[in-house]
Amino acid sequence: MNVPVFGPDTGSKRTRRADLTRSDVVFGTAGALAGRHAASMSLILHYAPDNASLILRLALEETGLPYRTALVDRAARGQDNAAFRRLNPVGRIPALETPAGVIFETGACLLWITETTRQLAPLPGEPARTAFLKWLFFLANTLHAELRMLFYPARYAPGAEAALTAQVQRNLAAHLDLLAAAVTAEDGFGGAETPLATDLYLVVMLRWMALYPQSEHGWFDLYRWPALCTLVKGIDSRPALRRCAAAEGLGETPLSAPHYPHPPEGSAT
Ligand SMILES: N[C@@H](CCC(=O)N[C@@H](CS)C(=O)NCC(=O)O)C(=O)O
Repeated sequence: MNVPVFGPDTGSKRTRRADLTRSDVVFGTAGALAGRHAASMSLILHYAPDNASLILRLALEETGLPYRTALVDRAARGQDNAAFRRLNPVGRIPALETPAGVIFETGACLLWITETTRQLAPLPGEPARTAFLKWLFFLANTLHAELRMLFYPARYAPGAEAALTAQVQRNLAAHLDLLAAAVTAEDGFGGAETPLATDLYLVVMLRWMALYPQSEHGWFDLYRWPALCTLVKGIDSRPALRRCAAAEGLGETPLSAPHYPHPPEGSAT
């Protein structure tokens, strides 16, 4: 089982068998679909530790869909490699290879996983579907997009990074007020016992807010939002999250008391 590792652009995919023993594993049996279609399902998650691919890894682990991983070597800007850009022309992590083709954009990949497994989301036609969709798109289009401005301010406001950062921090705090209310009301969120894809997306972004960028995370105090605290503590103890933490070196409490990762391969930035 050879899986490409995208590193410096050599013009061709290279393979490193040594990586396979660590991360390229077929996981899980929990999914409703696992028994029927798992053998024919060939998914490859192109990932870097503690990147947006972690959200998909968590969803895949929760559903039991079998998958392999392929490291994108961020230290060598593997996301800019021509071979990776053939999968995701935007040059951002993640990309998910599926039997139906390659998907990029975390929200799109999550929707595909929920549709394929009929897990982690209310089904089309169910009353709770609308709330799920609106918050899923809010997470992808607003929270995640604005969080990127904190991570890469020079790309969004060159010369005005400090002002952008201050404004985005205020925006994010206001978004978290809304999200805490939605989590409390289980409006589009399922909670730690029966999480939806929205819960998984949100908790990983909360982890990042506590850690990144390393120079600018002091604004964030999870304890300001007790409902979000409860959610991350609950998801921290889920077996799927424990498996993700082991695979990406995220430590014992990746969500409720996060530390910088010590991944067995690759790097977060
Ligand atoms: N909108 C994209 C954002 C993904 C994203 O921001 N990925 C980051 C890693 S967490 C990335 O690739 N950063 C490298 C870069 O932007 O150059 C998605 O939802 O998948």
